Amino acid sequence: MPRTATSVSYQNEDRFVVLTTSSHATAETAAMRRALEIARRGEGRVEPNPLVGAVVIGADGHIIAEGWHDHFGGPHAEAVALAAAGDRARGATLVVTLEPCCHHGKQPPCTAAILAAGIARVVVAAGDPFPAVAGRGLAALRAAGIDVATGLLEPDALRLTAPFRKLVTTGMPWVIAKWAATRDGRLVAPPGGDRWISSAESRAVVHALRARIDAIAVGSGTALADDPLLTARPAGPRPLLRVVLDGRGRLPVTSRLVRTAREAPLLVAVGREASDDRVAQLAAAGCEIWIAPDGTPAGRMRGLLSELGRRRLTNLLVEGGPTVFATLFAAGLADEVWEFVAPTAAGDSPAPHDPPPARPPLDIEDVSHPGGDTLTRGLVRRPTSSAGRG
Ligand code: AOF
Ligand code: ZN
Repeated sequence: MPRTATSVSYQNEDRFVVLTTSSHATAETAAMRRALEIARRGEGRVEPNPLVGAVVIGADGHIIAEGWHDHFGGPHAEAVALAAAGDRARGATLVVTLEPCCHHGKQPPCTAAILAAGIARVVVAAGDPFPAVAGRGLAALRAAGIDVATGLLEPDALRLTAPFRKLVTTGMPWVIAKWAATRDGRLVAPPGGDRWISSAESRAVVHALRARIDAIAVGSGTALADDPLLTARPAGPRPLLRVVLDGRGRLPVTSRLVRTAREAPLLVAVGREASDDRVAQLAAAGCEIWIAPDGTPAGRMRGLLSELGRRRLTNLLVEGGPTVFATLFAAGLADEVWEFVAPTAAGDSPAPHDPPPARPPLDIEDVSHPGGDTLTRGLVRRPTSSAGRG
């Protein structure tokens, strides 16, 4: 097999294989790893667009330029990398984490920029499910005579863009369930301590997560028990929609959530069983009211997720409590879990102690120890298909 750049192929029908171990393939893999890494820099700013990274490499495999999609409405990764490469892009290889777009959105098509720059070869990790692209970007490049390979580090690229893919394909946001429990399995603060279960470091981790997501939800039980603010501190680059699942409309107007409703948006998801008076009070206090359709808890949850998806909210963090988690997990509506377990025990604390949720089976991605807690992060395992989840 010739060892020229164009002999390297990653796709063989629907199976992805590396057909050569040439140094160019190694360079392309290294460039794709770099592209996946820099793509993350747009996290919290590009949504509902995908995270995308691009690297231009020369014939000898060295990196000429790189770029990433930095913020919603801003230039695409390929355009940034090609602009940085300038004339050096002629005859070079573009390594990109997502199929280049071929449509006019807020930005011109990347396929046109690639052709104009004189790129000879494009290596793509994963296709773009967005209906205006969906294979047409690759087809346009091939039709123009560009050497195109796909599937390099595809699982990593699918994981990188999993929230975008879920929103595009199902109309629902990516759902992250997060809770903190004591060593002896209670969702309760340790006796005599401050009111927190997890360490200050863990709480900082949660605030960093809140700062990059689009919406955060709790049940009314948690809202009543904890009187939380549900803001990111420090705040992220975009407004965070706070959501309370409050079927009966129990949220007091004196709660911190309602008192801050004019500064930070608050959506109260009520059922038809909530009284007109209560709904009117909450609305007058500045809350947005969303009335769930009648149905099972799972059906209502699906309705809420579809409503958030309709607003193009890409990532939803659910912070409790047990009833909400049970509904999410039973209906298979959670995608990712962040479980903090503190080294402390609740013991015989007289405080009310809910049990933590029965954790669904996870594909564990990462275990860390912020401030001595154990944080387990993983993807909720899907019994049917793992397609699109990496
Ligand atoms: C790329 N490279 O870096 C990104 C792409 O409105 P626009 O013009 O920003 O287009 C958004 C769509 O383009 C988005 O839904 C996705 O399909 C694709 N995003 N494509 O070639 C990029 N961010
Ligand atoms: Zn593009």
